[in-house]
Amino acid sequence: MNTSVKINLNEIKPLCTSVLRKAGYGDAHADAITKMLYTCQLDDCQSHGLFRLLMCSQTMQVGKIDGQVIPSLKESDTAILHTDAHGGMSLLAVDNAIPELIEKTRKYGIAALAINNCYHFSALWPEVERLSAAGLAAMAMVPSHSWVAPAGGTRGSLGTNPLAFSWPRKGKDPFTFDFATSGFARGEIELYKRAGKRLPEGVALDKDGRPTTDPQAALDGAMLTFGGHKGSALSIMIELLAGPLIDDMTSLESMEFAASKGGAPYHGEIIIAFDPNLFSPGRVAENDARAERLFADIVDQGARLPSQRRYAARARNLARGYVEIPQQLHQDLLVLL
Ligand code: NDP
Ligand code: PYC
Repeated sequence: MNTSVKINLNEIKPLCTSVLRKAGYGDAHADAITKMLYTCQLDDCQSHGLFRLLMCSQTMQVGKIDGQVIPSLKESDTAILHTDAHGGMSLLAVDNAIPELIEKTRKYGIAALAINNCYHFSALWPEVERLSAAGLAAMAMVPSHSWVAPAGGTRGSLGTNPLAFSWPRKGKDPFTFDFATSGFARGEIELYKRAGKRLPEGVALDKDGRPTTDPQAALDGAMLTFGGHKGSALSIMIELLAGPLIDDMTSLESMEFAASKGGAPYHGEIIIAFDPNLFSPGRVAENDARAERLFADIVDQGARLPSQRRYAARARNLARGYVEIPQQLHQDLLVLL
């Protein structure tokens, strides 16, 4: 039975914080993770909302993550910032570094933040939207674990490697997309399994390299990239930019590091921000109008912009004062308490 339960908006944060503290996260990490989970759940991002409390808790049980450590942002006189998460969850490191990234981007026109040595479980859109809220365009990328076969291959070499992008729009929600470069995020396959549903064709191979629609066989086998060789190439780019470029692990290395113990993957993340004021000096208003013309042309023909479902979900959940999650997930979270 896929019944759901209602959670009042004012109950979400206390639930998250209690589960995280009980798992062993200190206040600073628990607060940063809670903020991310609330933001995602409010927008009905089911695979990376409250569901991810299970992964956060399991990551602590594996015993390697540091739930107390304070990240350190290194001094830099260039447009490249490095923050070291020192084996903690990524989110506190990002929170602490974003103001400096905004300042650097306004100074140089383009700046990048490398987050190193972090555990990572989360959606990327809230991070790029913090930059677009400051009037910047931004993209973010992370590897994960080598669950995904390259186009033409049969075994995992690549991560699910999400790519997020956000573009600021005056007086409107930003243009944002955020997707795994695998056909399905792994979290989505896990949700299909929990709901007893078959996957669509073309998402995964079983452990013998044959196409499968069985979620468990997909989790045991290899996931596929979206868009064949094109998604595969994008995924390799993300491995390179969010791995070797920033002196951190690829998904293959992260998978080895995890030694089949489970939990959130350990690796790095890259966030790149662009300041329209320096890229098109004096002509930002005209260029914004040109971007708006493009968005209008897309919407006018009945197509939707990415994130429109999210913005609609947010408005609905805020108006009714609650979100809905599967009853089984709610029970599993209560067990963690
Ligand atoms: P989805 O496939 O659900 O959505 C991808 C994007 O496409 C969203 O921006 C979505 O907007 C948009 N979109 C969906 N359908 C349409 C449509 N018909 N027309 C226009 N736009 C559309 O995302 P994934 O399942 O691939 O990823 C989900 C989350 O998982 C992401 O937030 C990602 O960051 C996270 N993730 C994290 C990983 C990690 O290692 N930390 C690894 C992999 C994924 P909308 O939301 O409005 O539907
Ligand atoms: O859904 O693919 C995923 C994922 C990996 C790590 C966190 N989420």
